[in-house]
Formats: sequence, C-alpha cells, structure tokens
Amino acid sequence: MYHSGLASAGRGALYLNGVNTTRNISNVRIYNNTIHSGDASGLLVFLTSVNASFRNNIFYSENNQPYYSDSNYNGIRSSDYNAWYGRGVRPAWATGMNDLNNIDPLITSLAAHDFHLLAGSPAIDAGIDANAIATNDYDGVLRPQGGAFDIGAYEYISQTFHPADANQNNKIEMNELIAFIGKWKSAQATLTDVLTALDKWMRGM
Ligand SMILES: [Ca+2]
Ligand SMILES: [Ca+2]
Repeated sequence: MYHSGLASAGRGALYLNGVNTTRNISNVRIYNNTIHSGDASGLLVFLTSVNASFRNNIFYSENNQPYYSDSNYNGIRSSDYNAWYGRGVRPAWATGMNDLNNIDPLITSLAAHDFHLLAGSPAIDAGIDANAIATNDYDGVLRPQGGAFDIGAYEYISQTFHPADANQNNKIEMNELIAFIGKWKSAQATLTDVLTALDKWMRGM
C-alpha cells in the first residue's frame, strides 16, 4: 500500500483485515500515504501478520478520532518517518526517532481532500528513501523532489516565479510588465529581469 490519498467515510480510511486464516495478510508495507480521518479511525488494521511496517505516512485526525486501531494483532509494528497530527501525540507503539509527532504537516485543504503539502510544510524532505517501493507520488511525480522523500502521498514541488509575475500564475500579464518596468525605474528591479519579463510577455508566457 503506497502513495495513496485517502479520506475516510464511516469506517477507517484504510482498512486491512487479515484475521481470517484463509486470507492471512503478512509483511504489509504501508508507505507514503496520507490518511485523513474525519469521522472514523484513520487506519484500522485487523491483522494477524508479522512485519507490518509504516513509513512516510501522514496520519491526520480532523475530529479527534484515533489515528489507528487494531485488534487480534500479534505481529510486529515497525514505524518511523510518519507524521501524526490532530489527536495529540502518536500511539505508544510508534517510537520512531524521525516522526513528526503532533506537528501540523500543513496540508492544502482537508475539506477539498487536496492532500498536497503547502510551502513550509515540515513533511517536505522529512521522509526516508523508499524508492524501491514508491518511485512516484500520487500525481505520478518522480520521487524524490527537492533532495529527499516527503512524508505523505505527494511530493512537494517548489516553484520559482519570475519576479515580475506578481500573481504567481506563471504568466507575465501587461499590468505586471508595466508595474515591473516602474520598479526598474526606481532601481527595484534589474534590466535583465525587465528584458526577460518583456520577452515572456511578448511570447504570451
Ligand atoms: Ca521532497
Ligand atoms: Ca502573472
């Protein structure tokens, strides 16, 4: 299970049931998910498995629901590089040294189920290298971006905008060009930047 963006409705956002002996789940690796619980436990695990490992996941409890619950579990939970937020500190069994423990991961919009990270998110570049498992994010973007794996379903892609692009839409509009030339006249912009802005505007970029 990896790089999913999940939102719950009723039951757990992610529900694994391996209690039945005929479908005994084992060696489960849960990597790079964003697990959001609005009205149920974020992750419900009913496993008899061993070696369930959790890496690079965001567990986000919106309404104080448990991050996680399980029953009949007799395996080993291995957990690190996860972010836990919304219900206080992480579960007692999660003892990884590299977790974001009760720190807001700064998700774009829970209401819209847009789980992309915002600029400045502590989850950016805070994950472990999971390239053997999760080579792309939920959008298909290659991991890692920016030097290291992010925690959650999406890699954060930093954008650099031309200094004339005041509304940061990757397009120089005429009003922006005029304002930028004004900045140049008052020595707040360089001639080089003015010329590239002019070039972009002429080419409709
Ligand atoms: Ca990254
Ligand atoms: Ca613009």
